[in-house]
Amino acid sequence: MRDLDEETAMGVSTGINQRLRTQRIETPSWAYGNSGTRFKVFAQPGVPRTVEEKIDDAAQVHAFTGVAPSIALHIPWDKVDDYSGLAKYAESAGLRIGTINSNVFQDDDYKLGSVTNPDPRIRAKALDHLLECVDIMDATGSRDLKLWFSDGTNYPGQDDIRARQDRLAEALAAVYRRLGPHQRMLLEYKLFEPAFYTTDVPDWGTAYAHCVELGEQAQVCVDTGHHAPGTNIEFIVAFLLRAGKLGAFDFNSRFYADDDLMVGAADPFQLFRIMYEVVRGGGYEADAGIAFMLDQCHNIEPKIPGQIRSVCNVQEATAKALLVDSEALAAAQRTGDVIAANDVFMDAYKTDVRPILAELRTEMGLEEDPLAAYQRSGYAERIVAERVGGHQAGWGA
Ligand SMILES: [Mn+2]
Repeated sequence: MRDLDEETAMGVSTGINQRLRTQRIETPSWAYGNSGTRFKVFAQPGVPRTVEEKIDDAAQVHAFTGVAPSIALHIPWDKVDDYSGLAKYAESAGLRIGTINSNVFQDDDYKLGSVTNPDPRIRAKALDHLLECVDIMDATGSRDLKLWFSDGTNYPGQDDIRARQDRLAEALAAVYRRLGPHQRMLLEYKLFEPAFYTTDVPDWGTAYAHCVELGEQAQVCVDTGHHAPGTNIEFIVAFLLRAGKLGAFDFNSRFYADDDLMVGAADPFQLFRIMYEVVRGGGYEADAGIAFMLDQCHNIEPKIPGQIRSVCNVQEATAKALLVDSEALAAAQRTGDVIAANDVFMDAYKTDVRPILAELRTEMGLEEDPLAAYQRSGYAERIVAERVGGHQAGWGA
C-alpha cells in the first residue's frame, strides 16, 4: 500500500487532483423519479413531479460533488413544449442538458419491435420519434443522441433475424443523416430483456459493426449492466477505444442481470479496471469526447444520495486508475514479470484515495464529504415538505 502522506508530500496527489478536477459525470433525469422492478415501484416522498424538479435535484448532486454539471433527458418521460426554455431553466440551475435518450419501447405498437418491426407503419413511427429526438437536441444544444432498442424476438422462427438487421441498419442510417455536424449517435447494446430469444443489438460487436458502417459520428455506448455474467468489460473498453469507437458509458452496478444499481457497489474492482483502460487508452482526455453517464434507478435508497454516492464511486475508481504507475507497469510487462506487473496494478487499487478526493474538494471550495454535506443541507426535508400533490415522476410517466 502507498503512504498517502508521502504521496501528498511528493506532490503526486496534486497532479492527480488536476486531472480529477476535469472529470465530468452526467446524471440521468430518471434516477430522480420513482422506479422499481416489474413487481413493484415504491414511491418516495419528495420525488419530482416535473422535469424542472428533476433538474433541481440534479443541481444538488452537482453542487455537492462539483463534477456533475449536466443532466440526461429521456423522451417522452421529460417531454415539454419548450426545449430551449428548458435548457435556459437548466442553465439558471447551474446545469446544462446533456444526452437525449430516445424511447421506442413503451408503446403498444412496439410489441414486436420498433425500428425492426415487420410492419412498415410501426417502423416509420419509431423513426419519427428518433428524428424528433434530434430536433430536441437542436433546441437544447445537446451533442449526443442515445439509442437503445428493446427490439428482439422471444421464440425461434418468430421473425427473420437477418431482415431485422436490414431494418435496423436502414433506420440508423436515416437518423445518422439527420445529425448536425457536431452531433453524435450513441448506440447502446444489451444482451437480453425484454426479448428473451434474440435481441437485435445484443452486444458490443453488433453495435460496433453498425457504427463502423454509419461513420465517425456513430459510437458505441457501453452500459456496464448489459453483459453476460463473466464478460470482461475492460477488454471491450480497450478494444473500442483503440478503434476510436467508444462514445459513452452508462455506469451502473449489476450482479445478476440489468440491475441498474449504484455504480461500483457490487464490484468496485471492476470499475477500477474499466477506468484504468479508459486512462490507458486516452479516453480520459477531454478531447476524447467520451461521455461518462450514470444510468441508474434508486428503487429502495433515496435518490439524490444514491446519485451522490455513485458520482463519488466513479471518482474513487478514477483516482485509483490515475495512480497506476505506468512506467513501472510497462517495465514489468516488458520483462514478463507477471507478479510484479500485477503488484503495480493492485498497489494502485489498494490505495485509499479518500484523502486525495477530500483534498480535491477542499481545493474546489466544496465540503470533503459530499453525501454528509447534502444530508446536513436540509434539502431532502424541504422537498418532502414542498412537493405535495401533483403526479410524481416515475417509470412510464
Ligand atoms: Mn443504459
